Amino acid sequence: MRIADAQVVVTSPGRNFVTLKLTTDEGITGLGDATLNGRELAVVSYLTDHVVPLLTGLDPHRIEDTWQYLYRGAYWRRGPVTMAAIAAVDVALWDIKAKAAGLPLYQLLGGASRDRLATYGHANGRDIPELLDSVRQRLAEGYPAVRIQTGIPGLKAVYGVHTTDEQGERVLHQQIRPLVEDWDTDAYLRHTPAVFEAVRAEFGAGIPLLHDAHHRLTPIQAARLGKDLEPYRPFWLEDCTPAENQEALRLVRRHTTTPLALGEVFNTVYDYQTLITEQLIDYVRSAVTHFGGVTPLRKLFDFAAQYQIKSAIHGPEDISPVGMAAAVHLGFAVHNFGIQEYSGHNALTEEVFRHAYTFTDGFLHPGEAPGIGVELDEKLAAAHPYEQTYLPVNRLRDGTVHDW
Ligand code: GCO
Ligand code: MG
Repeated sequence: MRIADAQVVVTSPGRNFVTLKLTTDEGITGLGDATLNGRELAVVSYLTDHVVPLLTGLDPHRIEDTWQYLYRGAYWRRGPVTMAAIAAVDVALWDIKAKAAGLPLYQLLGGASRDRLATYGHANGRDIPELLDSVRQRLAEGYPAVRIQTGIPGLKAVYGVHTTDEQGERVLHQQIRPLVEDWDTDAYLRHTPAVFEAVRAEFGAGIPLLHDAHHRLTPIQAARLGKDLEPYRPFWLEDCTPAENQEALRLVRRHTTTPLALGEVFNTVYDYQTLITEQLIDYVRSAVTHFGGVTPLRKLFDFAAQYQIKSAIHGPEDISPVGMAAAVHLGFAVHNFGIQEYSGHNALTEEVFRHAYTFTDGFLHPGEAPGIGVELDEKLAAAHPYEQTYLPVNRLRDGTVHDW
């Protein structure tokens, strides 16, 4: 079998998604997600200009070899654009191999290690009462764990909380210029323990609660927050410091027993070396889509398993159902699965990408369709073309740019 055709499909059924579709000379197709939120077209160019011309004629069964060929062959290693492009090829090849075998992908990864995958959903509110309603809703939907984010008194817009316009309509992240949010670390550090206290008082001690600090704290601020949250026993504190500096987590770890999750902006195992070998985190957060695919993420999970660190694959709405399907199959197969982030996609996206994975009462299952189990409706995709978009940026009260 040989790869006969490779196409890059860009669609925006509510937000942009980039998908690689490979077709073999035997007519088997494979899909891979290459979506890099806010920088989508860079990956499209990387794929169409530099990768697609190399693919035709290759044996699709040689997944490891193709991965190494694209990674080492580029000479310029790592980086989100490169690794998203390689991820799309890798997942499309796994899709083809599993379809050729007539098996769902998880079977090729060692088979099921569990019956279903526990997820966490996002709850948010501009203030605490609104957050409590949102938590109630997630619990009613069956989510076994909930991430809690709120607005901060005095700040008009912060990460994780839907922004609404004067008519009360949700303002989406899609903007022709980045939306400017504002930030005040002191206000955040004062407010967040009170948020946990309110949620625990309302819903009790039993519900796993997560929180995302979105890279905004210094190590000592993160240590303080971790310590202040300890009485409320968070399931994890996510991305407490900017991810580039692995050593920062030594300081955080020294001061708190709050479990730490990190890595959604990482794209190779090297970003994790210190974090894993020194046991500075508890969950690895990388997405299949941004980490070079199933092949390297599986290796990362096996490495992390030696240190009792678990998986928590990044699963925001900007990972397409193709990337989500790959995540569900991988999570189903590895022993050290931790939890899967899952918010689902809008109805139109679910039509563009029909998928075999199911979400029932807060738990995911990959389904039994051969491959990753996703079908792309290319006509519908074409009817919703790319839209220029940016993620927001953050500024402090004095106007200084801060980590978003
Ligand atoms: C998460 C993430 C996302 C990112 C988004 C950027 O924990 O799910 O922090 O919300 O901000 O994926 O594109
Ligand atoms: Mg996050």
